[in-house]
Amino acid sequence: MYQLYYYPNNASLAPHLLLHHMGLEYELVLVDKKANSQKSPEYLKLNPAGRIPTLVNNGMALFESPAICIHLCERHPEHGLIPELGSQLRPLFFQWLTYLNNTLQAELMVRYYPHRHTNDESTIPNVIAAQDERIADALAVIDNQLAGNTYLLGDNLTACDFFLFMLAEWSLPIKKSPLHFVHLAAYLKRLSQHPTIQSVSALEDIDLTPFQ
Ligand SMILES: N[C@@H](CCC(=O)N[C@@H](CS)C(=O)NCC(=O)O)C(=O)O
Repeated sequence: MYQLYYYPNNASLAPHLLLHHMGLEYELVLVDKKANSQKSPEYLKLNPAGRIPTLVNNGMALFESPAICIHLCERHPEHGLIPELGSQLRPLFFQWLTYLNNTLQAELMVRYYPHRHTNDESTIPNVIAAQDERIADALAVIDNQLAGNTYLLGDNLTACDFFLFMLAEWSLPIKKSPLHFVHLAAYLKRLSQHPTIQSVSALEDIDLTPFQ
């Protein structure tokens, strides 16, 4: 039995999609972000970074959303959400997951928490405007990859697609949203009809209508 410490539509969404998609037994434990519970002494024992998500299983606590995704894919390889060891697609899986987490997600964090990235409040609109451009640049790279590909890695759905869906949803409010990109918009429309995305979005109260 897995326990996923989560908050709706946060970085816990990708692991939640995987747990659901693989039909694993799991319990969702809400971390009350509004009450800053991710910084409580009890939660910090599980996740010293004080961030959401954390996955707990067999007494082991694991944090960092992509690490949790990789762990679930490797522990349950029968679902084919990560290319097999030796496959030429496997390094590309790590490339794209890292790009998503380390570039797109990192830029989104600055965009949504601009006050953490300036000591002059009057410059916050400038931080947001600059980030909108950097996010659009990252989305353009992804859009290019999706030209002629059904999924990020080609013909097969992988954990990268669930991770991308999470970040694309977060990117909807930016100036040049994912829906401005032809291939990305078509891909997101398809993904939004996937039963896993439909079920988990309903559970986390995520509105899928913008994608349809
Ligand atoms: N690199 C971490 C980032 C996690 C993260 O930033 N989570 C946000 C929610 S989406 C959070 O916990 N924010 C609360 C805080 O910064 O105090 C991951 O990918 O798991």
